[in-house]
Amino acid sequence: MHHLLKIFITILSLTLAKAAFAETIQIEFTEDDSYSIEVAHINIGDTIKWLPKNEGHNVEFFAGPDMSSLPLTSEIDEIHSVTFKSPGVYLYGCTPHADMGMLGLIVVGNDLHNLEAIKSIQLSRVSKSVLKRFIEKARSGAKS
Ligand SMILES: [Cu+2]
Repeated sequence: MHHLLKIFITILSLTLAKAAFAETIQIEFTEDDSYSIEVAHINIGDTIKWLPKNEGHNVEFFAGPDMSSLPLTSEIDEIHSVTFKSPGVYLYGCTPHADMGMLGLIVVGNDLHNLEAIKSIQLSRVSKSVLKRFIEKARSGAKS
């Protein structure tokens, strides 16, 4: 077999294998104004799907590894899906309830390089203490 063809087939099968292993993680809006997974540890290429199990919530991104292209904000009570391709930490919250601490953290590819930038995001006092707890969780790698 030609060398180049061999390399091409190897790359192709690696790509397909990676795609096959990409996961979709579901996060629900809970009845006590929070997300069912507070700190999600996912792999690059995984998708998070937020399910409006309770009314009046959405998903708005406040920070990520690339501040110039954060994922889109969802409508209230809508299913929302985001596929994460850049490693790093993402902070999001519910537009009407973020100040009350309805936040979520996503760690993509076990990469905490932008954690300091996440910490400097302007938040209410309540949210700040929630974020502090999440960051400790993220650091310890706890999967919850
Ligand atoms: Cu909410």
